[in-house]
Amino acid sequence: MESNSDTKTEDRRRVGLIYDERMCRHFTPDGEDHPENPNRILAIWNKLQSAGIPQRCVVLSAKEAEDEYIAAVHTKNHIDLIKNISSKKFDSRRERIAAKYNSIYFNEGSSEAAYLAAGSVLQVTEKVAKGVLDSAFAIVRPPGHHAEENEPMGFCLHNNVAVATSLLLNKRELGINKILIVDWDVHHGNGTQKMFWKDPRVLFFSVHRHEFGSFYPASDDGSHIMIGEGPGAGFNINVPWENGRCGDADYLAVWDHVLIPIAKDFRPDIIIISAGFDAAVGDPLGGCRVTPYGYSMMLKKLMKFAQGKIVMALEGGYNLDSLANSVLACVEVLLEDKPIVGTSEAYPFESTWRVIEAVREELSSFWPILKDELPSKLISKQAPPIQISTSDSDVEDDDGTHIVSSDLEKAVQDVVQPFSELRIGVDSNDDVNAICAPWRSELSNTDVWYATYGSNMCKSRFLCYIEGGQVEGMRKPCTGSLDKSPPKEILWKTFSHRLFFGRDQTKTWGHGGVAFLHPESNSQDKAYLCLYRITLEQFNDVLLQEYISSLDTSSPVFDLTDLDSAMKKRYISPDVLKRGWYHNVVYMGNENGIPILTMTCTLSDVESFKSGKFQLCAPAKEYASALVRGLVGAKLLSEEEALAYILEASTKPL
Ligand code: X5A
Ligand code: ZN
Repeated sequence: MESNSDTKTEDRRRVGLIYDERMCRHFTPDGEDHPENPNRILAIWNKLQSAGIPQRCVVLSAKEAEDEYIAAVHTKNHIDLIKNISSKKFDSRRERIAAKYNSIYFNEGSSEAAYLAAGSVLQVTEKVAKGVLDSAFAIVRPPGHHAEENEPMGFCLHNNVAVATSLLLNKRELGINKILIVDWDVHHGNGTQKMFWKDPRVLFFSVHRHEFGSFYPASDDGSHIMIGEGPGAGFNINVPWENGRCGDADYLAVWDHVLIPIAKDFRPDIIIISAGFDAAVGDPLGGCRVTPYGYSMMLKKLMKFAQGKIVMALEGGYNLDSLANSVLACVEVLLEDKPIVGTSEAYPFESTWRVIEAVREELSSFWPILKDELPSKLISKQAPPIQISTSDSDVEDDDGTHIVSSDLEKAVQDVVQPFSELRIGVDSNDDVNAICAPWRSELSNTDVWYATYGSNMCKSRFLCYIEGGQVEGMRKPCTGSLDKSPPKEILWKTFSHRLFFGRDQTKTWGHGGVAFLHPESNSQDKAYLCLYRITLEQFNDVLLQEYISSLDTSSPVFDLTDLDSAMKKRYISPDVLKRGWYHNVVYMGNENGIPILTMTCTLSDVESFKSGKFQLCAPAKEYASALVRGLVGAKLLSEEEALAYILEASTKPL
């Protein structure tokens, strides 16, 4: 086996980079300052150069797009306009024509720049689709996502991303059937949305400031109820912010609870990112606070899909430093040879959770994974409302509120507080799951005994929650825990607690009661429990599968703080379990210094059994025989003894 540095280079990801100075020749004709100016891509290119990035990438030279590709999304009129607008014969009319459009300027360099921008995105997209490149970043301007079929707007001339998307759809030999467009520019991608409105092959996702239709481009098109039409229904997803100041926590919450679950289901063949960086902290137009670290994480989470085939096309982004730093962070993620470092310990806004819930609701009939309700423990993690004050030195925040400059800085810091989901400093080799849910690594270092007295006494049944699978008496297959290593030890132990059977019926077992353990001990009682030594991380995955039926593992159900208070107070009832019967996690002491935990009903439920409000109820035959199998199999009891044990638990009053 040979292994030298040459073969290493071969293994590296091939990341395409495209930049062309000719795209700097598009600027305002009157010399007016404009946020969308040549310095944007210059700043990016300079930043990448000083970080030594181009040497590590495949640098391509830009070519103008051919009209046939542009014609797939733009009208003949539009093509003629953009093609000719920079020519001499328009010199006298150019500015008057631009004035007819919304937020558009033209000069002598506009036409060429627009053709190069579209051509650049086209070129890298085709190369990524073919696998010649793993991924690519097109540093282009003018941007594209506001440009509609027959109308330039919002600094956009050609809709670069839409042109490239159409190429993929039309060149069938590329084998691309499903395309995910992620538009994270702070503005709604109205142009792109319209172009694939009825097309189920293109899943268009846009997260943007909307403010109920008042933020640019100020229309209802960016509303979350705009989900596409006909065969494309469900394939257009808008996440409309209700306010500015959204940051990493807000964006990552949308990733974890909207975009990523849908992407898992959609399974794109390629992802194109309409990569505007005007939601970046310090952007003069966006008023949001995404950090380079936030952008890296958003990108990293997407790289798990489509074998990492990702094309990034620059859209907005008007703070030169934030812009350049954010692009650099993204290219480093594409190159995958440097750990993502940084933290962003903030909570999402209350409005963010509301928007996420509304979007999930709107789309849940198309993407069943969204039907699960978000755990209340999760959405209770919220940023404190921002302090707003009025004084002479106020600066106008662009959402109309007045915030003192120093308050603004303080507000940024105020929302920075411990947030376990976002406490990240992992290296890029780690599984994205670990990155998405940093609680896992923390809880994987603590062992607990999961004490069972019901059907989980059958090892094969319990193992389904760890290893995945389905045994008799399970309604559906289990996914298993993320960490599938088997219990480190299994042991049986008797406890002076009362076993009893209650409830008339359950979904799993049909008519008949299920086992509960009295949370308090009593020296006259004796119950047989099977203890599995697993990690606290696995314990959470078991709870999620067994009692919550949720796949949402972005936050733990039962963390170290919960363990601590269970050990102090004997039992605790985690919020997310509140609706179920088994909502009481009981600390049963320890075995070799490792805490023993079991799940049962609460003391007040026991009171209801005592008062006669709830009735004891013998288990169904199938369920009883599962319990007998467990007890006899462990050689604890004979079959008769096991049956007598169950009979007493079913009939003897509490
Ligand atoms: C691409 C982009 C913003 C247009 C704002 C017009 N356009 N006020 O970010
Ligand atoms: Zn924008």
